[in-house]
Amino acid sequence: MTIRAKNRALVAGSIMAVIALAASLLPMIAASDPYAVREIRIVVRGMAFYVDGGTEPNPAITVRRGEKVRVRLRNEDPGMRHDFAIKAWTVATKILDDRGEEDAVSFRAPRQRGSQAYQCTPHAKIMSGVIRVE
Ligand SMILES: [Cu+2]
Repeated sequence: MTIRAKNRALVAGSIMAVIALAASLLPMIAASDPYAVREIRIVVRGMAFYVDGGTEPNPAITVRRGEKVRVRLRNEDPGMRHDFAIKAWTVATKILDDRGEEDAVSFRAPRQRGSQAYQCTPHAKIMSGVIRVE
């Protein structure tokens, strides 16, 4: 290998290392993006909330302080009216009148730690859980 070829190989190797480093940092950069919105998908079935893909009814939901959040609600209960509301934060989706309907509500989590109730307005007594700010 000539010196020139060795230098070229060295430069190419350095460029690859920088690209690999940047790629490995991307998820961290994305996670700390103050403009990023975290979407939480929630479905309602059998008179309970589920985080999409989850099996726990009315689960505790955790958000970060000051985090921008969008809750997307889907109604899977035929003929039942549901919404998702956090009264203390004046956050609510519209009421979904039937199966297959969706709505989303966006908000910014408070800057203080704490927890509040979330609920379905028409069925607040049985469809209720806790949203935590950490
Ligand atoms: Cu309901």
